[in-house]
Amino acid sequence: MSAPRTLVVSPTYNERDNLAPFVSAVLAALPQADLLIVDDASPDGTGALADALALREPRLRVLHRRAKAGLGRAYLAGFRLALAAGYDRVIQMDADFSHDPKDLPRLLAASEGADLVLGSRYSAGGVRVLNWPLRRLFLSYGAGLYVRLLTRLPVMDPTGGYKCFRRAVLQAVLDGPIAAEGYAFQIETTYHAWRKGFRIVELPIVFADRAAGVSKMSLAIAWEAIFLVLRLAFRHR
Ligand SMILES: Nc1nc2c(ncn2[C@@H]2O[C@H](COP(=O)(O)OP(=O)(O)O)[C@@H](O)[C@H]2O)c(=O)[nH]1
Ligand SMILES: [Mg+2]
Repeated sequence: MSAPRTLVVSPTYNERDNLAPFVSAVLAALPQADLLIVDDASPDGTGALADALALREPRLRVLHRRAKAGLGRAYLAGFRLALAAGYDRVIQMDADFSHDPKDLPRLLAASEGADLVLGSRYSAGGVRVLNWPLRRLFLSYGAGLYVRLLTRLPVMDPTGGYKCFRRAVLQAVLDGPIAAEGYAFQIETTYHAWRKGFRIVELPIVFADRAAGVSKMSLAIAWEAIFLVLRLAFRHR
């Protein structure tokens, strides 16, 4: 059997200083895969830089969106492109080196035995987050606890953003409505995959704070996640 056609999808908003090393690292880590950058018209010129890199790198594709519309919407556009282009595996990851490109082969290999592989920062064995302020770590861990308690989703790190979808599960998830515009998207996609009976495994990863630039996390994004989880929890009572 031939190797699965794989697309790595990474949304960017003002990731200029991370972009070139990120693209090189991803393409080197998975020599058989392509990379799609989904840029929301970053004011710092990330999109133009991506176009310049793509001129020299045929495995790099760039999707430009008109304005910043949230990580969830950017992923949705990227995932639709991935399915339309016929990829068998779709990996999602942040473009700021919080997700180590060196973990890509492990993530992809694990998708041989699962429909959805989640890179997981938390497990019974401990917490694997480097250089995050303590309040950010509490927020993330607490969010995971909140999701597990309310929805019963049996996942230790439901808010993580380093995942590998097999084509069939991605198709099934995108068939339903996706409400989240922001980071709640991570919870929503995994939740729907689980409800539809797909097999999910968590793979331990080390998450590091971003290499350069600033976080786009905001209060509005956190509120959206809080309400989304409530909606998911009560819809199925
Ligand atoms: N295209 C797009 N990318 C985004 C948006 N918000 C965040 N990102 C990207 O999503 C990834 C995760 O965002 P980040 O700010 O690092 O979140 P944090 O790691 O939770 O602090 C990064 O690659 C960001 O550039 C958005 O509205 N549109
Ligand atoms: Mg980040």
